[in-house]
Amino acid sequence: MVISCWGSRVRNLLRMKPVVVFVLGGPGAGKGTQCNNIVKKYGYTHFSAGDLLRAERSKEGTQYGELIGNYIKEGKIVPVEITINLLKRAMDDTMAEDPTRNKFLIDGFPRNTDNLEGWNKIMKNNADVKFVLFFDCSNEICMERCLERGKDSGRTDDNIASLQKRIHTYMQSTKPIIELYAKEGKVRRIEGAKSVDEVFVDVQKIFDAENGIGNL
Ligand code: UP5
Ligand code: MG
Repeated sequence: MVISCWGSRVRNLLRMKPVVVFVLGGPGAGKGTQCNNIVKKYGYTHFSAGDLLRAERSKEGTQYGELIGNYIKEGKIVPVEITINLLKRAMDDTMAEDPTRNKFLIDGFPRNTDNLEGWNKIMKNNADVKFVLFFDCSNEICMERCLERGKDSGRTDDNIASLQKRIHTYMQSTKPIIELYAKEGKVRRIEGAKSVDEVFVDVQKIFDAENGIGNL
């Protein structure tokens, strides 16, 4: 009892404020692919909001499974109460296990004003958003990539009907969020239409230039 009490006090003392990089861009812009590269080189912990929602949808007897499934297929944005809880829990669990793991890539979030308000309400004082990594890629290329992936991805939204809706949602709801962050000088834009390796060269320039973030 005493030991476990000390253990948790020491963990709390060691606990650092989470540092967050939001990763945004259209469907298929390369967010997940590049996050995997960033994790390997810079030691971030990566959470894709979409992956967390898909995992929640697939759980047995989950309260929101059906709702999440419908939103994803329709390319609509799930109410933030659900998404923020998943993100917060994932971050808390990571830091509870290892308090020094405080650098997070949050991929595919915030996607609209509801998401942003939810983040500000729950997380703003508990995490520092360093910058927004924005993969800028044409809708045509995004569509092509997702349709190609859809041949074996098993994703319910990698089809033309869902993709048209996802792109519409991105243009209507997510682009304005990127513009909002751009006004604050927080957006680091990357040309997303190049090859995976070429895109990563540009990504590295950004992370290396960010003082205190790049060289972990
Ligand atoms: N590929 C990647 N980079 C390439 C390159 N440079 N050249 C050539 N090919 C490249 O890549 C997509 C495909 O392209 C892959 O086959 C890859 O090999 C290839 P990926 O890295 O997976 O792109 P990504 O941008 O991650 O695409 P993803 O489809 O995951 O983006 P979305 O933003 O559409 O999907 P997400 O999973 O984030 O969200 C899905 C849905 O969940 C949303 O539509 C929404 O309904 C819901 N959602 C919420 O409601 N709230 C949230 O906060 C998040 C999601
Ligand atoms: Mg993804």
